[in-house]
Amino acid sequence: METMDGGWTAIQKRIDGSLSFDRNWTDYKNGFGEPEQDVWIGNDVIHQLTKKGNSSLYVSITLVNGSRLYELYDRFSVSNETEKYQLFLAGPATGTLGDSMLNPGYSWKNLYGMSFTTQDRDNDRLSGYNCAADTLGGWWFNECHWVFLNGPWSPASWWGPWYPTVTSGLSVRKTMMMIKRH
Ligand SMILES: [Ca+2]
Repeated sequence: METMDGGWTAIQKRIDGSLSFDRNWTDYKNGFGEPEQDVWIGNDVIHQLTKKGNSSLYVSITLVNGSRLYELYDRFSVSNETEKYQLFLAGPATGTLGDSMLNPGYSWKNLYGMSFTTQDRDNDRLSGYNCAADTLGGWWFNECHWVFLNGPWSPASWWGPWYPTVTSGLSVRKTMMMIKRH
């Protein structure tokens, strides 16, 4: 990994948008893509990597203008499939993206404690509506999101990769999520 003092594992990476992230529950469970290209490592693997001890989450977004923004969360873990891969995060959060996952300003956008939702498995907090089916990618949706890194690369339809710092997929060249035990 290219960042900080090593020891990081990439759980999500998108380097050119060639791989669709509009996938079903089984794909997100088992993972898809290639390690050195676009990849989702898999929710089961993320759970295994984070279930013991404390892990940090590092998110990086490279913009089309070449600048790279990041945010580091001190604690990150994902529960198991039975628990719908529920997301747990804690600060302090530091970086240039700003904290849009924990304290986006509205509780209905906070991603803490959210379950994973895919096009075929609706675990979000909007009844009668599947956030993943509408936004075209799996994620830990609330009602629905201010942070969403698995959106459609077709830029016009990818709203809010990291609102309000990165409001549109039009601005995004690369994304990465990495974790590390500490
Ligand atoms: Ca729903």
